[in-house]
Amino acid sequence: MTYEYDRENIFAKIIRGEIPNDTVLETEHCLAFRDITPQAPVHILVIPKGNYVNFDHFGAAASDAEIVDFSRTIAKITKDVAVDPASGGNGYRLIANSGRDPVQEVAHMHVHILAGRPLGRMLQKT
Ligand code: DGP
Repeated sequence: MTYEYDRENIFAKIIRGEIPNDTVLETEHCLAFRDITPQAPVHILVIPKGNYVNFDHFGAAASDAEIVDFSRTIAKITKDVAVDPASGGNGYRLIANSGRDPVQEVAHMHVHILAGRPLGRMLQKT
């Protein structure tokens, strides 16, 4: 299985500092920043700094340290923005669009954290 990673994708440029971003948290292996077109009061993107196309690429090829850091980063952000249910928050949704059917626009692995309003059921019927 091969993954073609485009080093000129917009998130690669953000990681290299060529495009500004509204950073929420940076760790050794991850960057989290606010989505440019927010769909909810809280809309944060979490990306690994490594060159991974999507979630299945990341899960298969990333190191244990990268994967742990990614999960811990999401958990920390949900606490920092006070949406985690354990702290009395109203909860959040994670979305990882990967490939065509879910319409992945940016071919660099990312997870959306959405929160701050009722988000409805998981999918709309079409
Ligand atoms: P997806 O469909 O899962 O690939 O979503 C990509 C998201 O990336 C989309 O919600 C808009 C966001 N986005 C695209 N370009 C930029 C950018 O230059 N800066 C930021 N902060 N977000 C961006």
